[in-house]
Amino acid sequence: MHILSHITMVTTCAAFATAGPVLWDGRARFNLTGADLNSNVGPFLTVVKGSENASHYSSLLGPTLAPTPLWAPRSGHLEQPVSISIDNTSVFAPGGGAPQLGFRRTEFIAANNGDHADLIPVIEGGKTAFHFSLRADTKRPLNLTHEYQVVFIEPNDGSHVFEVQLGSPYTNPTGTLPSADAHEIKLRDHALDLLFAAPFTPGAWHNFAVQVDWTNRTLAVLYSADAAPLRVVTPPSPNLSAQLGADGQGDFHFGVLKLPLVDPNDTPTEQGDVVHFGIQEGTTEALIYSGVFVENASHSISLGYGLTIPSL
Ligand SMILES: *[C@@H]1O[C@H](CO)[C@@H](O)[C@H](O)[C@H]1NC(C)=O
Ligand SMILES: *[C@@H]1O[C@H](CO)[C@@H](O)[C@H](O)[C@H]1NC(C)=O
Ligand SMILES: *[C@@H]1O[C@H](CO)[C@@H](O)[C@H](O)[C@H]1NC(C)=O
Ligand SMILES: *[C@@H]1O[C@H](CO)[C@@H](O)[C@H](O)[C@H]1NC(C)=O
Ligand SMILES: *[C@@H]1O[C@H](CO)[C@@H](O)[C@H](O)[C@H]1NC(C)=O
Ligand SMILES: *[C@@H]1O[C@H](CO)[C@@H](O)[C@H](O)[C@H]1NC(C)=O
Ligand SMILES: CC(=O)N[C@H]1CO[C@H](CO)[C@@H](O)[C@@H]1O
Repeated sequence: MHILSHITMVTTCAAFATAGPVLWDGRARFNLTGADLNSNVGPFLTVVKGSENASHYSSLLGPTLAPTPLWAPRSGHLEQPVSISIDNTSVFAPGGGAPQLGFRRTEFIAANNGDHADLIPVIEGGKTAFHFSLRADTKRPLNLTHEYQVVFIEPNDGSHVFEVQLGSPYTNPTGTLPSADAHEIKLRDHALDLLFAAPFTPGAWHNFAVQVDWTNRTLAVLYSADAAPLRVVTPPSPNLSAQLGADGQGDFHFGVLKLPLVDPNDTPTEQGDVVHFGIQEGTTEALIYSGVFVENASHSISLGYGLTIPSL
């Protein structure tokens, strides 16, 4: 009841606040090319991938698919959606270290012409809102008996300030698959508690904004399906297991990270090492993204179509 009246109140204010400045814009312009993706020119660092070039694992879709309508000006679209895929070659070896054979992953990291480190303090202080829209690639679907982590901010300790998860949460030993919530898109906090879930319907854009209050360590979630403007679905909630300051900051990732299933033929120690061991089918699978950007939310949050609400 309290939450509902809060939502009604903020919706009523929608017309009166102005949008906060965009601190980093990952909405792919039409001049962005596959060669730019391969050489980290533009807004994405594309190093988290397998052995092939970035353009093997990602496609700029041009006018073949309209991006989320939320940010399209009346004069037409300025951005093209991007598909991000994995296949059996998508084994990432961080810094030339041990290949992560348990995972298959391709992720884009927010950056300015390859520089991600200097961007982190810009997009991760005060209150900032992480906007992203994603949809299924119906020709290359995910396998929802697996867990996928598809959007997250990762500090150096490998934790996630928040994360978007699809599929069946990984467990050791393996539980009943697919899990009851396998077909839901789930937003989890740093402690991996569920903050919000919605059906991951194919053929629709799933639009999110996550407000991170970096000082008070809270998360708030806004969501809409397809052409509806964003609305608040989770009011600011404590996220106190996240660390304060630089230790709590990290790269903003989006893409496809597929966890394995536990392999019954592995030793117990190997079964406990999700990064390097487990079952992967090696299938080609993808998600499509648009509307990815970070906004200064110290005063307001954009809902789409030029609408804003005061920050939460
Ligand atoms: C694409 O165009 C935008 C806007 O005109 C410009 O800021 C950007 O540098 C261009 N990007 C590339 C990769 O050429
Ligand atoms: C990546 O692209 C470059 C330039 O097009 C090409 O020379 C190289 O062979 C490619 N690498 C792979 C692994 O395909
Ligand atoms: C998939 O990749 C793994 C690790 O490189 C390899 O062991 C396996 O044979 C590959 N599977 C297929 C079907 O290519
Ligand atoms: C966000 O906006 C606030 C209020 O205008 C300002 O004080 C702050 O410096 C801005 N943050 C960034 C990173 O620009
Ligand atoms: C999905 O993963 C399960 C578990 O490994 C496997 O049995 C199934 O064949 C996979 N489905 C597809 C379409 O690859
Ligand atoms: C957030 O933290 C600031 C400073 O620590 C405090 O003044 C403010 O009341 C807090 N806001 C909320 C909503 O908790
Ligand atoms: C919603 C919520 O309160 N999530 C977690 C935020 O962090 C604290 C501290 O670790 C957890 O106890 C909460 O469950």
